[in-house]
Amino acid sequence: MKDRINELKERFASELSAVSDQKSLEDLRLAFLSKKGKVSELMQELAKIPNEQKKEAGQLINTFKQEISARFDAKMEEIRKMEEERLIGSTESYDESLPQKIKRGSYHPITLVQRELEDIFESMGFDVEDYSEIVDDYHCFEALNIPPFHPARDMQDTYYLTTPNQLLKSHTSAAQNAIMHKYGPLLKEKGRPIRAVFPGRCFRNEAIDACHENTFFQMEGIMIDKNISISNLIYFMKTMLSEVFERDVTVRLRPGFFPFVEPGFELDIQCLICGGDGCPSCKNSGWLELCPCGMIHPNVLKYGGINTEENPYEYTGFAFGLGLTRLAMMKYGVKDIRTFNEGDLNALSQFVSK
Ligand code: FA5
Repeated sequence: MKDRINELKERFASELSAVSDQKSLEDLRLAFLSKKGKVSELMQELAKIPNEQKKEAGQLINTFKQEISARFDAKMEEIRKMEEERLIGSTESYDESLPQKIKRGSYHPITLVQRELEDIFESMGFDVEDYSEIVDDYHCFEALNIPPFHPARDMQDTYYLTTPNQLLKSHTSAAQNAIMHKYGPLLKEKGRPIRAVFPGRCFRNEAIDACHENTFFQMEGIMIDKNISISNLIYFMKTMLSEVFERDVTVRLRPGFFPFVEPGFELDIQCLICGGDGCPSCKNSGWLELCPCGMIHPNVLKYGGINTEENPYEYTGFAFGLGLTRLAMMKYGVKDIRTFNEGDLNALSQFVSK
């Protein structure tokens, strides 16, 4: 057996030294280590030798098997490195003047607008927060002063999951309660006002048209401190819009009802597609509902742990829910909101940030 193994060792060594690619290395591996390979043959021969020689012969076969396995691994690594170097070496002959074959990707227009807004709000001291897309009924409605079976629920027909009490968030306001609990302690202990924006994807069971989608983006913002009033709200809205559009835009504020603000407003922007004359993008009204807002309802501040029952007006705050997708439509002159979700790269890759 010893002679047989030595003979195989020599044969293996000479064949291995001739190997220079992965394919021939694999062939050699099969010849020695597969079920029908040389090592298996040795094991079969082991059965035929006298019992008193079996132990030593078995050990020899095992050592041989381990040795060749280790040498295979080493050779495999050597070949891998050689091929890598060959590939890197070949880049020397790469012709930089050849036309570019790979088209570079671009950011989605909503991402561009979202990042721009985040920068604007960060420069005004706001924190940018993230929130999940699947939420529970409490955060989406009850914590916002919309109890079960309240008719205000009809304003947002959302998608309920089969998991009880879980739904796709129908508005970014669903994060208000969590943000208040997160930053409330800092407000109370350190007097640091709560200033946060939280963009996110929203879902509603909508009849889709040029300005309504079932999946769209909003950016919510809240500011809470002592003595916050509507004038703070108007200041931040105006600053944000003039930064985003870099030109004068006509806005109007009208009363709006949302159970989680009191008073509540609708901030509309004059349609920048038709200049106010009326078109499908603004449902022929000349105005586009862009950013509902208002002073946060005392109940919502209470559920968020900001005010107490005894002192319900210690802190006040405003909230807004900006329609990010509609803002992107106005900023880039996109006439139909469906363009954003259709995945048409020709349409989507032409937008650039300022
Ligand atoms: C809300 O979602 C409130 N949560 C906003 C709010 C926040 C009010 C804080 C007060 C205080 P509304 O359903 O109107 O409100 O939606 C807000 C904005 O999201 C709309 O003005 C619009 O710009 C955008 N939006 C709503 N539904 C759609 C839709 N189906 N497709 C595209 N954009 C939409």
